[in-house]
Amino acid sequence: MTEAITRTDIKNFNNDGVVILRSIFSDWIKVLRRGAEFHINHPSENALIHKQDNYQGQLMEDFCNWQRISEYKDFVLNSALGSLATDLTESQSVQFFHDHYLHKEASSGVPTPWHQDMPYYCVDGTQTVSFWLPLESRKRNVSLKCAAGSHLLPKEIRPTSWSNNESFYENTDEFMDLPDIENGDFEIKQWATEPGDVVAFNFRIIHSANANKLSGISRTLSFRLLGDNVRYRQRPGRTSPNFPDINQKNGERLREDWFPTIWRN
Ligand SMILES: O=C(O)CCC(=O)C(=O)O
Repeated sequence: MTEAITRTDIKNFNNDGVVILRSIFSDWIKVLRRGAEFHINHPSENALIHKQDNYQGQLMEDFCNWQRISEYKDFVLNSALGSLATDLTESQSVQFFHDHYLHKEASSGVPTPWHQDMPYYCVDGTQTVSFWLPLESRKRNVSLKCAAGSHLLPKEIRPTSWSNNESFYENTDEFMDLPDIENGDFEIKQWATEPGDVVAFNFRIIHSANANKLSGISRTLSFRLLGDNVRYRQRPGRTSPNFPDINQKNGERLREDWFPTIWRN
């Protein structure tokens, strides 16, 4: 086990579906900021822009850039990301799934709605982890919000398109509606963070974030990893991110040439 992770972290991650790890990537912040600066000037064709009336700033999000942005690639392959993910998911090894960049300009007014990531993905399994890594100091009220224990709900939450709230897939019987997260049934985990801190959460945790209405920029990278029992799952439509040429069958381990094993114990 990496020294940076304790048995209590693993227990909390299993029970709550989320845990904060302090100062764990401090040495990588300069590198990742350099990557993010390149990224905002060279977004990929997957990039999406969200804008809210009455706010001057916008939110740009983009996916799957780690192979073309050398700073991200360096981080994925050479940081403690893989070993931490292996420990937290209690796996023998982990595959890298994808990266997600969220660039919220000052006064952008676009919140991230409550949602679960898993239903948007072409995978299934319990040993999953995302590392949410803010590049600036974040006050608690503009930090990630996670509904503790929501990763253990019996069904996945029906995914919707963030732009128009329509159902993401045509056949949605297998999903449940989003519960009322703020009615007191769930403990909301939310922490003020400094650059280098990371919030690690299961793909099935229900989470959200308030809009950045502040005068400063807010940049976050999320890195997603797959543990031992994660397998390909065919969804009833396009996923997000989408891998149209993946050419895999239900139950297969994800292809190594696209999703390499980055750590093995
Ligand atoms: O930072 C945010 O606004 C949301 C991040 C998020 O949804 C994620 O990393 O899965």
